[in-house]
Amino acid sequence: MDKDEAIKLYRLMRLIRRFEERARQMYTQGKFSGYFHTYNGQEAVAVGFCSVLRKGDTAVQSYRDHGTALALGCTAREVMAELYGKRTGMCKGKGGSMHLFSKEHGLLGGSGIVGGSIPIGTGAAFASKYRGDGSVNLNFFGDGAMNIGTYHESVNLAALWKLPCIYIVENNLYAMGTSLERQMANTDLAERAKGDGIATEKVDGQDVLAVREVAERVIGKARETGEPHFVEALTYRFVPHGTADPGTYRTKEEVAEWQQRDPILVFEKHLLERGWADEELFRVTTDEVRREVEDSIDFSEESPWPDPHEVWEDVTGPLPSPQNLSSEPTPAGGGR
Ligand SMILES: Cc1ncc(C[n+]2csc(CCOP(=O)(O)OP(=O)(O)O)c2C)c(N)n1
Ligand SMILES: [Mg+2]
Repeated sequence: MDKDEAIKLYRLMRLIRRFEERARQMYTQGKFSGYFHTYNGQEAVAVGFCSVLRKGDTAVQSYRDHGTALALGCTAREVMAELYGKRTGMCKGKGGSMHLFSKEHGLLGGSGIVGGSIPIGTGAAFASKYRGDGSVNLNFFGDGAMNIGTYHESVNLAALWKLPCIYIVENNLYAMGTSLERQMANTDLAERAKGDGIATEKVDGQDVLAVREVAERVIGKARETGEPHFVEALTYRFVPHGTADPGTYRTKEEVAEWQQRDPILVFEKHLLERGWADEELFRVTTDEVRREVEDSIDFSEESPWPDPHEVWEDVTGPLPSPQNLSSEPTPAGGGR
């Protein structure tokens, strides 16, 4: 990776952090509703992996999906407007925080169902193999999702059928308030995955350069051999699970210790050491992303609501009569 690319990744990580901080504030001010989870602390994982993708590749993520959408190239405006449930959102306001989707950027969806996106990404990898075009799927999910049946079914088939899927568990040590030790007997996630006959790796998810190095290697291999890989990225969320989480299951000391390894600070240190950036560049970048996020908020507030009749567009299945629809649209979201 050269200097320009490194600075691009730095800017993206700063953008995600700022976006999440401001989106959280907007949510708590009641600007939009539904359930809401942010990616603060985990930025290096999505940014490191998505930076290696090319046109035709795909990705899936859980409900913690805003960072992935931005890392894939979706704009702050279209993501923020989607959180607001507005017509200008990337899913025309019908997806909300947990169900971001972009055909253009290969995002095949966030999912409110833990483990729900894993078979979808596996299916996309099956399509890649069928077409034989060398494309891959990045399949992001949390440690808690490794205890869900769909994870096991998907990885087993990907290993058996040799599907170009990169399974990335973002091990942030907790599934809501449940620590790894309280949810699984074997807490070595890469070791667990080996049992399904898939190649595995572990990476420091707080270090974007380490993530990028592993991503280049495993994605390159998957394109070449068509085979799946499993990567355990050790990371930490700096914020509560969602907005209804009092955070009593972890100590302030633990959070503070992880904040010492803030992926943005870790990357700044690398950039300074390599002579690729200075404090001035950090300041200018922070200002730029601040403006970009404010612009996305203004844009979302000014954007129109979807027309109630649009609810029947872009969906399949038998359509009830639109006559009885209320003219007051409800903001996107819902569920946990
Ligand atoms: C099938 C299912 N079961 C339970 C829930 C409730 N739930 C929402 S998030 C979550 C924890 C998942 O943790 P993890 O996979 O580690 O992801 P993280 O939130 O840490 O990113 C649970 C149990 C759900 N949404 N779907
Ligand atoms: Mg987790």
